[in-house]
Amino acid sequence: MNTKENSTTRLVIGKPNIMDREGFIRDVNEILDTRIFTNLGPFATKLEAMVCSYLNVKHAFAVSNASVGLAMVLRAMEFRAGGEVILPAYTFIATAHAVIECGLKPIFCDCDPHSHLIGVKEVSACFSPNTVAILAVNLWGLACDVQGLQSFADEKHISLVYDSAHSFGARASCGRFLGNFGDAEVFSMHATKLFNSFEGGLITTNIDSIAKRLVPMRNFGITGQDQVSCWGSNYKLSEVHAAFALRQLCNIVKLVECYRENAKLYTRLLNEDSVPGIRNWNEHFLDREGCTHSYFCLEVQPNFPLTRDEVIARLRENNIFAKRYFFPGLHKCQPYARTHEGLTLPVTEKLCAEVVVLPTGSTVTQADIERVVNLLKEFSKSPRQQNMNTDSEISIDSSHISEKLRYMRDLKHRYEELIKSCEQDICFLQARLPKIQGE
Ligand code: T4K
Repeated sequence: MNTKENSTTRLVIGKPNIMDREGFIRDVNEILDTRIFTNLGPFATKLEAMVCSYLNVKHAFAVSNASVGLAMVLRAMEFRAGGEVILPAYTFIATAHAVIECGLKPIFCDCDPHSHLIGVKEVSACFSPNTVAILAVNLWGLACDVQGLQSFADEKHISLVYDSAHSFGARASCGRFLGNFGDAEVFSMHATKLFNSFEGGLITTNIDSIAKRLVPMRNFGITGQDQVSCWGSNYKLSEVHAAFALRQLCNIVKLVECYRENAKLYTRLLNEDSVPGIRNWNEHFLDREGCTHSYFCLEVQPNFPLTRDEVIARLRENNIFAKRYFFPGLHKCQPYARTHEGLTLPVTEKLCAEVVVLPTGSTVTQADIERVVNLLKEFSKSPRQQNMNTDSEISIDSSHISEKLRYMRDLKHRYEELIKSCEQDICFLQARLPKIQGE
C-alpha cells in the first residue's frame, strides 16, 4: 500500500489509489521500449483476459471510460429510436447522457431510501409499453436486487443493463461478482474509483451476440484489413492505462478490504457517541460481504444542527473536502429538467439534499477518519446556524438559483407534511400509552 499522509494534510474524496508504483514504472518502460502504445496491445489484451477470469465472466472490453462504455452497450442492443429507458435520477449525469446519446428516452425513477438503489418497485412505477430497457446503477459498491430486476425484465421482455461504475469487485447477494448480470455491465476506472486506471472503463457481458457487436464498435467498425463492417468510433484503452489497471487488479482484494475497513472504522467511531441526525448508509451494509463500500456516505437529516451544505462548508474550513453527490438530481439538471418539468421524486430529492460523501480509500489513514468523525461530533453539538450562506463556497451556478428556490420550497413543504404526520403519530402513541401500561 502506498504512503499514508499525516493528519493535518488536505483530505479529499477520490484521491487515486496507486497499488504498485515500481511495477507500473517497469511496465511503462516496456511500453516505451516496444513502442506498442495502443490498438489493443499486450497489456489491454491481458487486462481483458484477467478481468474475465477474476469476475468469471465470458467477455470483457477495456474502453476509454465508462461513459462511452454505457453508450456502446446501449447501441449494441439495437433498440428502436425513441425507446424508453428507465434509470434512477439519483446517479451521475453520465448515466442519462449515454441514453440520449443513443437516441433513446430517459425515464427517471425514484430510488429506495434505505439502499439508494432502484428495485422492482421503483422500476415498475415507470414501466410503459414503450420501455425497451432498464439501466440500473449499482451505487457506492453495493449491488441492486439483481434477481428481482432480471425477473421483471424477463416478464416484460425488456433488456437490463447495469451501470456498475462504482462497483468493481462487488458481489450480488448470491455471491457472484458484478459483471455477470443483466445483458451487460459497465465499470468505470476513473482516477477517483476504487479500481482506477487514470481514466478507463470496462464492459462485461455473458451474451455472445452483444460481445460480437462491441468488438468492431470499439475500433471504428473495422473488422479486418481494409474492411469496415459497421458504425464505430475510437473507444480503445491505451497500453499505459491498461498496464496501470493490471497492477491495480493484482491488488484488488487488498483494495476492497481497505475500503471495507475504512467503513467499519468510521462506523465504530460514529457509534461511540450518539450523533443524532446523521444516518450512516454504510452501517447498514457492513455485514454484506459483497459490498465494497467504495464510497462512504452519510445523510445529514433535518434534526442535525447544521444542514448538509453547512457540514460540507465547515469540513472545508478544516481542510476536509467532502462532497455532495448528484445534486440536484438528474430530473432537475439540464437538459433533462426541460423535458421532465414538474417531475417530483421525493427520495431522490431528499438524498440530494442530505447525502455527504466523505474521504475513503488507500490514502486515508485511521487518524484522518478520527479527525473527520471528531469534527462531525463537534458539529452535532453546535447551536443551529441561521442564514449561513454556503452556496458560494460550494459553487452553485447562479442560473440555478430560481430552480433551487423552487426545490427548497418543495423540500420545506415535504418536511412540514412529515412533521404533521409525526405529530399525529405522537398523539396516537401518547393516547395508547396509559392503556398499554394499565394492561
Ligand atoms: N456512472 C456513474 C454512476 C458514475 O459515477 C460515473 C462517473 C460514470 C457513470 C461515468 O464514468 P467515467 O466516464 O468517468 O469513467 C467524478 C468522476 O469524474 C466520475 O468518474 C465519477 N463518476 C463522478 C461521480 O465523479 P468529480 O466531479 O467528483 O471529480 P473531481 O475532479 O471533483 O474529483 C474528486 C476529488 O478527487 C477531488 O477533490 C480531488 C480528487 N482527485 C481527483 C482526480 C480526478 C485527485 O486527487 N486526483 C485526480 O486525478 O467527478
